Amino acid sequence: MKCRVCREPAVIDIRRHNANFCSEHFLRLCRDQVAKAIKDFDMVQPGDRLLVAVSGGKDSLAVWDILRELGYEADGLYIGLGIGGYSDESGRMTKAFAEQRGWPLQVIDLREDFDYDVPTAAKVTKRVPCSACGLSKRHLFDQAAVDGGYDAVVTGHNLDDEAAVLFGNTLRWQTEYLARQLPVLPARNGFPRKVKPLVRLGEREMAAYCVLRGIDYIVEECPMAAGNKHLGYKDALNTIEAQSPGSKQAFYFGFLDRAVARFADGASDGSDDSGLGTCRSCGSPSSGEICAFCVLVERSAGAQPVVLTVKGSS
Ligand code: Q46
Ligand code: ZN
Ligand code: ZN
Repeated sequence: MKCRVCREPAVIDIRRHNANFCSEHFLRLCRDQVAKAIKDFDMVQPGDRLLVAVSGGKDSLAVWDILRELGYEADGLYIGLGIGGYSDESGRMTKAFAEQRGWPLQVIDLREDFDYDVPTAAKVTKRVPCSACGLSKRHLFDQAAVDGGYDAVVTGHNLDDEAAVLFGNTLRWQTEYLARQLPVLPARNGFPRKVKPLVRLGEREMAAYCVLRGIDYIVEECPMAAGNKHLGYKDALNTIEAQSPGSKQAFYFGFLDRAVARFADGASDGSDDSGLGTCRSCGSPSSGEICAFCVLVERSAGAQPVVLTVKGSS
């Protein structure tokens, strides 16, 4: 197995590109793919300040590393979700990563700063954990970006993630979600721009990137994700990909090229928030007097904490 570029021994094969790469040329490929995604989708302008949502997993640490390698001004924000041992470990890894490099990392801890955690909020508000978690993360990342004067929030969603979300949305023809499934969402009505520069790279490539760059990341998955639909969609797509390499890329980028505009033009895309006011409690854009995040905090703060009994809770 030889590198496509230099013919030296290869360390990874990428079946959808029908090519093998040595370490140096694989790392370059990852940077090139991020640069291409940024350019193709006009994600970032020169001089933009970026806030990277870091979780301690391979994707978010890798995207932070790649953006810095490409010369962007990118700082990190980590949110301690209070999901037992999983959160302890991911927080430790994220802080170590930032410290070793001397990169600015802002840390918010739900328990310390807002007196709740994801498992407790889920129980109290009768939401599934990922819903309470997603609402908290979206709000806090948006607010930190606006308060810190950042131009965009960066997340580490990769091709496998986006193809799986698209698969789920397509299965149920959730047109309002399909309309918004672009790797860049412009700033609007007080919300910052959101960008996903890893959409041209897969999960396996991100793991390889971290190993080759010596990035220590949390391998364990969030224990709350076990059994969720998203993982099932990923498995299904992996089965298809194994038989027909390139299917995920064709599915996702074919959608962006040929279909997404139809959903945006036609049906309401669910993003009409032009009539938004501001939350009386936190000042964020909100359709109600109090935003959904503040309602969640109000109901969860101070409630008897839920003790996790699942793996990762120790
Ligand atoms: S961290 Fe939060 Fe994820 Fe865990 S509770 Fe669900 S949303 S699975 S990316
Ligand atoms: Zn090479
Ligand atoms: Zn609020």
